[in-house]
Amino acid sequence: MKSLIRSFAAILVAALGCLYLATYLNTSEGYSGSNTLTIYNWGDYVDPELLEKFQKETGITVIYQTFDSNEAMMTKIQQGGTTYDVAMPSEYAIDKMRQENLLLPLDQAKLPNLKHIDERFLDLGFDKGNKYSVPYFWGTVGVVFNPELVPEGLTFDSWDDLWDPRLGNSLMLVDGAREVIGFGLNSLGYSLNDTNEAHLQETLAKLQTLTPNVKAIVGDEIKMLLAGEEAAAGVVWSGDAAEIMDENDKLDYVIPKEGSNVWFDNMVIPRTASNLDGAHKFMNFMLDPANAAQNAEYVGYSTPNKDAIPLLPEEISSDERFYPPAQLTSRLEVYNNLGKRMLSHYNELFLEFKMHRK
Ligand code: N2P
Repeated sequence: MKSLIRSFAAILVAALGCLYLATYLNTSEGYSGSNTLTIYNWGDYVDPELLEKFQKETGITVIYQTFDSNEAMMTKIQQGGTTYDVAMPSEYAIDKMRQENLLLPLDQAKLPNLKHIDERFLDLGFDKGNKYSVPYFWGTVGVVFNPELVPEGLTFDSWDDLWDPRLGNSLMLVDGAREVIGFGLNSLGYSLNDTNEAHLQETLAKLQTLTPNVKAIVGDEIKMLLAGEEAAAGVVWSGDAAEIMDENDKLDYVIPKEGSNVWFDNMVIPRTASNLDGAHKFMNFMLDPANAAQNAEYVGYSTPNKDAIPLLPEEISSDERFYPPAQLTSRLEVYNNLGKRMLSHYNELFLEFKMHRK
């Protein structure tokens, strides 16, 4: 009996040991610790020199990973596994993540540089009081085009210009479900937050008639391809247009008259974070006007930092195509969080459009 008790005790100790180890390993998987910070950002969306500067200033080692859509980013964060400390979702994704309890509240006392952000970008509907997010970049969706390569008379003042039969195999589209379904809806006079099934099916059918004009649906390479004159025009995010036009000044950027999207990408702390202090330090560092200006100049996107604007070259800050005044953006729509099911439906429609291209 004694030996039985002894072996039972030994088994119990071993089992508890395993359990402890498993728990320990589990929590330590992807652990950032106080001396590393894991950042999850869109591709081509930070000046790498700033990451180095942050490391030097704080002694914190940065682990940097990228994503190419809000949907991919949310899935990864939901799965857990990697302890991302800072991420840069767009507004509708922030709203969704907040509702799904995937974000940690910010300690604004640790973000004194928030005072440099233009009020126009604070306290917005997706995050009242900026409890969970602080502005990083913002912009619009529009058409970048090469007047030398597009047929006479096409100005893309209307989304319908994309459907011009003379543009066969000449368009590139950003690889984004909300963007493509969004301009499809706008071209029909609907809101880019429309959830009416008949309108969505009408939009898919109309987008399918665009297929002969679409040369490619691409991610960050779209900049290189359009600047290299591989296509006549593209539907892109404004900051990508700015980068393209910096490379090739023949191109121009317009927002079609039927309407389009104005978006906001903010920094958040995902619930998986383990270096909260480092995350706040990084956010505050990026909110510093000199750093924000350097970042904006490097990536080409528009900064919401009002004290960074005077530090930018005049030709950037005075360009209303990329720093449109509030009265222009107020006629554009912000993506709403349409809820899990409708967002998946938008993705399915986009996939359907992509799959049935030749
Ligand atoms: C940068 C992508 C910007 C995303 N490559 C716009 N929300």
